[in-house]
Amino acid sequence: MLEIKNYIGGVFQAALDGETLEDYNPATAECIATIPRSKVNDVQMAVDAAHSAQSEWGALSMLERADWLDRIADALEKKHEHIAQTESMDTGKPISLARRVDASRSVSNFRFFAGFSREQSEMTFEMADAMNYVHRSPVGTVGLITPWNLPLYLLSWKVAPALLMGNTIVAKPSEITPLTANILAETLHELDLPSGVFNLVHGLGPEVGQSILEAPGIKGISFTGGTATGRIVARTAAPMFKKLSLELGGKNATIVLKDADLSLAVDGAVRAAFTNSGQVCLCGSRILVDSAIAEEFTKRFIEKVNSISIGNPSLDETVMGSVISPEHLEKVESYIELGLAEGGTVLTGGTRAMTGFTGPDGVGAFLRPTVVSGLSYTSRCATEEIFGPMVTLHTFDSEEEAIVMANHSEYGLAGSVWTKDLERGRNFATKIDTGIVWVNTWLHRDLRTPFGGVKNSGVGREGGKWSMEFFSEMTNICVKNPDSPE
Ligand code: TXE
Repeated sequence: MLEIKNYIGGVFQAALDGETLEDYNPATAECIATIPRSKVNDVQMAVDAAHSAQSEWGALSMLERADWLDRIADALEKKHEHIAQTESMDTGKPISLARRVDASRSVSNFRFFAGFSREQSEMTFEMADAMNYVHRSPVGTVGLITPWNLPLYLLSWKVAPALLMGNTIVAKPSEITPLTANILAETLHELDLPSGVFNLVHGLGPEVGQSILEAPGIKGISFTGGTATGRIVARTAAPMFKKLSLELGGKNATIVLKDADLSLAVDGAVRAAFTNSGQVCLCGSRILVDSAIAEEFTKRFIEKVNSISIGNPSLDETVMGSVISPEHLEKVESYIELGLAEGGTVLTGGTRAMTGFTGPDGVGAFLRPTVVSGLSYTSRCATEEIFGPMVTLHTFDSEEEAIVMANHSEYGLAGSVWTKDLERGRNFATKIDTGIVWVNTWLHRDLRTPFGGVKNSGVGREGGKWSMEFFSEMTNICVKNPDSPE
């Protein structure tokens, strides 16, 4: 049993009041760790430590901090397998996915921002009689709050640019997936990152998370998580004029046009639907297919879904593991029941996967990938974020109808369009109200591009220069040419 501590001012320590929470492996139902149940005093200690470190860290050049990011990437790379094994154990995701996505991307997030920053030059604007220089300085101490679906992937996505731009950090991972954040803290400690630059406080969202939002010494919040919590974040932090970046939920459409390459579209739609058991904000949880090809597509889609191997996440051959918790399993099952109540038909799945892989308290939180057809695109199952291994299948008779269906959502994060005609796909994508659209692919990521959504999927963009801008303040310095007349 791991006893995880907070990491504050370069010291691993329990919560001041000694309270702890338990952390479970959702595939086996085993308790694998305890974490501090931190409160406001722990947060204040972290903020004080960050403030003490701020001036020295902020005084480094961006290039010196970029070198730090490379050192962190190198150190995490040496722990790639340890990160993957730990992430798989903490989330129930297959070890193959934890290796390929979570551990690898956590390393590349640091490597990317180090390299990207070296390609940037100072922004200037020349006038006839003056030159404007845009100077960037740190925001100061920032709060980074992250969810349980891609724990270190999403934490490192924020930590890297925050450090690069000279900020100090108070980070809070999800209380149900704390372990790889701890590996990051251990790694930064081993590298002798100056004490107080990075602080990690564990605990419940409404307690320690809320305290981070309310801490006057925290000048910016970068949050990834559910839309409901995003509202709390905004309501709390906005009146304090903190900088805010909100990456929230999604209900993304996979749109298969009549001329799509069917095998490409089927493979892409299955990946988009069930990667990480559908627990990725970018997942394609609504599949819209031209009625002319719907029968053939559905047949091949169901065959592909039925070939997904569900099982023990620690086995290399496992493609789908458990969902994040028994509670989340029940939430997804409630949507399967709702789908039937709304007149839908379960084409495959809908039941718990008795994988034969059981923990001490019985079968882990395994649910078969589930496809429901026959629902209106306005039904609750087709409009509410389920965030699990359940998708709905719909048909359309025209591109115009497909666009209306795709945009009938409170969310606007991502989507994918499948067609052989690339110009048509690109033009179609401009009509989809989301922050990201893939054409004939899914989750294909260039980290320089803007990442984020509209409507209930959040506010702001992260990635490349957008992250650098979020994690810095600009001062425009206008210098008059001495020899030019006033
Ligand atoms: O998010 P939460 P969770 C969606 C998806 C999922 C839902 C809940 O719908 O079912 O969010 O997932 C902290 N003040 N996505 O539980 O609850 C909390 O402790 C400050 C989409 O992960 O929003 C955790 O660290 N912090 C998302 C973080 O917020 C608070 C990926 C996220 O928790 C808080 C994951 C508070 N009052 C889930 N309450 C995406 N867009 O990728 C909670 N937290």
